[in-house]
Order: sequence, then C-alpha cells, then structure tokens
Amino acid sequence: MGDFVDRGYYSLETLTRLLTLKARWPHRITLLRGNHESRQITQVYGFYDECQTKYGNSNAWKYCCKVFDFLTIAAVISLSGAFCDLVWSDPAEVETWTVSPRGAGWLFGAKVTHEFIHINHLKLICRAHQLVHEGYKYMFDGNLVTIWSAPNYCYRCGNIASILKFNSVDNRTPALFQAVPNEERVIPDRVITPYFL
Ligand SMILES: [Mn+2]
Repeated sequence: MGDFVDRGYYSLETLTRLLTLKARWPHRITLLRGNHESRQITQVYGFYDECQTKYGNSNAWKYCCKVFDFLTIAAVISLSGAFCDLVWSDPAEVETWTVSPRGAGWLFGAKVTHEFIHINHLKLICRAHQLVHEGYKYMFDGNLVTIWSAPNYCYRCGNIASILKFNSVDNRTPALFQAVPNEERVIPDRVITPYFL
C-alpha cells in the first residue's frame, strides 16, 4: 500500500525485494503507489540520498522513480486534486471533512466513509500511511483499517508492525511483527562506493 521507501536504511533493498516478488507472482502481488513514491518526497525523506550513497550517483533513484510512475495511481502527485487526496488523506474523528495538518489531502470522518463504502459496494477500506503503535487499527465500525508495516519506525518509535492476511474478505487476521533488536541491526556505512570499483 505504498510508502515502500523513505522508511530506513534499506529502501532500495525493500523496493527491489517487492519488485522481485511482483515478477515471480504477477497476479498475486499488487504494489500500490503511496505519497512517498514520488520524485519530490524521496528527495526530502532519504531515498534519494540512500541511492546516492550506495552508488555514488542518482541513476538507481531515477530508474526507481520511473517505476513509481507505472504503479497504480500512476500520475504526478501534486498538492491538490484527486490523486493527492487519495495518497495523503487520513481518517479522523470528525463527521465529514476537515483540513489536514499534513498540508495536503484531507481528514475524513465516519459519515463520509460509510457513504463511500455504501455507494461503491465495498466491505472494507484498507490503508496505510499513518503510524499505528499496535500495528493495525480499525475505525468507523470496522469499515476502515490502517495497517502499518514498519516496526520501530525511524528506529526510535518502538511500535509493533503488522500485515493483514486475507483468507476471504470477511476472514482476515493481522500478523504482528517486531523490528530486529537494536543490537542486532546492521547499519550500512556511509562510504560512497567508488565509481570504478
Ligand atoms: Mn504515506
């Protein structure tokens, strides 16, 4: 559900792993675009620097950004409009809509969520995009769930992470997991790989 990058030291490895899974099981893996799968956001939150550090140039980042453009919701992510709203908005305890403190997208409440679910004949809105300390969180009478899959986010939040396993639409179970303990974690060195190595 997007935000594959900008979450730690191994964005490139994480994305590469997801792409190999997609290549191996093209009909079973769906990779959605999040607000971090964009040229602007990755230059601020670390993915650009990571590629630059690992390769000594930005080519890997450029190629990855080209791939981002092909993910579902394949459009330029701007600061307004439908695509922006889809990748930036958050659920909140409001009735309908309010302005988002993120400065992009909206906060949406139970009433409009119920309407959206009803009109589109959905059973569940499953989304990510917001840190949940318990790994997952249901809202709005179970009509929406936030799944957060980055344990110990930013290496300091101490949160559990989860993925949601679906046996059927109505039969689903969250699988919780923790981060690698700090003392076992491998931090890549900051030395840029020489170009002619
Ligand atoms: Mn996000």
